[in-house]
Amino acid sequence: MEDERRDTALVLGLDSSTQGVKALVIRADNLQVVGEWSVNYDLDLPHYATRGGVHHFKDRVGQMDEGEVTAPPLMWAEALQLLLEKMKKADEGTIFGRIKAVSASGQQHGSVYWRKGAEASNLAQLLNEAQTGLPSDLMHALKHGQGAFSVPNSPIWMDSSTTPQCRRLEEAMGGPQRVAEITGSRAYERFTGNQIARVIEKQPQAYADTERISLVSSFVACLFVGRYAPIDRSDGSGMNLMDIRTKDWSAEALKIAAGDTSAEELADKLGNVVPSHSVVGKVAPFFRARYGFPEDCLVIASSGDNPNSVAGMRLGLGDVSISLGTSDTAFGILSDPKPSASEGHIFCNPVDPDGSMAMVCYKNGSLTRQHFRDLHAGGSWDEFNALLQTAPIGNNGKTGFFFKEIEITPPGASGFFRFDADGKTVDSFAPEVDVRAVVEGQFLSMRLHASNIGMRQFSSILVTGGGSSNTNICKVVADVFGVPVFKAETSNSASLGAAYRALHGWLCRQQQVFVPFSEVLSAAAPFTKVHDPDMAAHEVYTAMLPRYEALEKECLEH
Ligand code: XUL
Repeated sequence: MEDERRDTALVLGLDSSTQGVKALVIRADNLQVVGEWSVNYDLDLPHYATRGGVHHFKDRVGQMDEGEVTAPPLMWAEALQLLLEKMKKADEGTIFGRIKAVSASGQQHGSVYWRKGAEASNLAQLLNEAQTGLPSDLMHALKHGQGAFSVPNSPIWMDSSTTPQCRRLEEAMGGPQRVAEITGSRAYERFTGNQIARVIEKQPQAYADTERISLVSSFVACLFVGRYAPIDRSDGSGMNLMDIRTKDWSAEALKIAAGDTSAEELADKLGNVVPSHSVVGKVAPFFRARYGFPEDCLVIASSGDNPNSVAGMRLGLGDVSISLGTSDTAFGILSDPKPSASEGHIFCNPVDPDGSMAMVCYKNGSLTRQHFRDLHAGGSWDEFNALLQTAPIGNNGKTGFFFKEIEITPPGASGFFRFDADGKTVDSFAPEVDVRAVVEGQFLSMRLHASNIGMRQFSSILVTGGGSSNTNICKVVADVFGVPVFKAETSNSASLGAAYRALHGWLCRQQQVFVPFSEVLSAAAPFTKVHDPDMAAHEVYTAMLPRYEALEKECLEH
């Protein structure tokens, strides 16, 4: 933490994520982090009785439908207030008054349903300094009258209850590939448009009582400005409702999602979609009075956690990053994205109004690596690494596919498959062969599927997430992709990205022109290189790819 000058401007990035909310403050002049704070829903707000920040159908049999996963937006608001209180305690009058801009990141795909009149009777309380006096806290404002929400529990990205709505969208639009070409992704259960379509069908009265629908990200912006704030294009791309080419709602997708209701009405409830660097307002008087935000503090459009991570990892055109977490994710910034029904998502770029980002997600990331660590290495990463090094590069042609959980990429793959050098299935491998097969397989898959949606030519890879501290795994990444691997210092890339974007939006407004994001980042410290590729090993992997692809198809046929 670096804040020796108490007169420099600051910006605030928030991250309203699945398990909690985080804040990160950086200096506008040199991008150094001044402070980070967090609140965990399960631990800090136990009265909502969440597990991992959510209400899961498996924990509430008889109360929730199969596949439903929700969280109360009231909890997100209460957590935000608690977070700001924590910051205030630590602040000692030195931080809030210098914050020039705020932006937020939100878990992608979740939706918030504002009741008719919520803007005038609930959000407006955060503005009404003169008339009614400001509310004692955010909760008071949101609970006022009939309460701000027509649907008290918001469906979130873990919800998988919308398969009928997904199939309807794909059938009505002419198949999954066409849905992908228009909206950036085939129909996915967690995508917001399919969730909204289900609310329309299952809770018609609540939908009729809804004035506005926000994403989790734009919900946070609504609180900060004290009125409805628009959805940004980047998070809007994760809804199966926006046309990623026109960067506006797709009339066709809206009509299908609206079902028997009016598509125009749905468009009204969604509001306009805006470029991610847009100023959506000034911080409401409630936050100024209670925490000391300055009067000219701007609120920049919020966005999803994945787009914000792309900003936080400072990815430019042609850059690729890999996050090795519970799930593994590859991100890239592309000039020629290739939306695909078989893999990945194309979103609008959060820092370049004309650009795109691509993302490939895997469910079988670190949990699968850990499974083999526990099975063959007694739970020790050192032992796992030793086994990894024992087997040769390319594993003498032995290849494994380990879908412990039903996979997102390739969609629906499930089970364990091991093939010997002749392509015959076998029941088991020696421990070192298993370990090499799991690590090599994960990155061969990433190379294959990332390339299918356009991530083809890049000069380096930035790794983040828990798995990135394992240099043996980073070496396999470098060799499979044939480029040097660098590592980011922070694991909070979403809140850091929100802070960078707050700064970006603030500078664009100050200079009255679009400032390239690279200029905003010019003071950022360079990333650390962790591995150069071994090009001989890279050739082995390149030769393995066609066979890997054919074997993957075989696994999907089972
Ligand atoms: C992305 C996705 C998750 C959430 C997690 O499509 O569903 O990464 O964004 O917050």
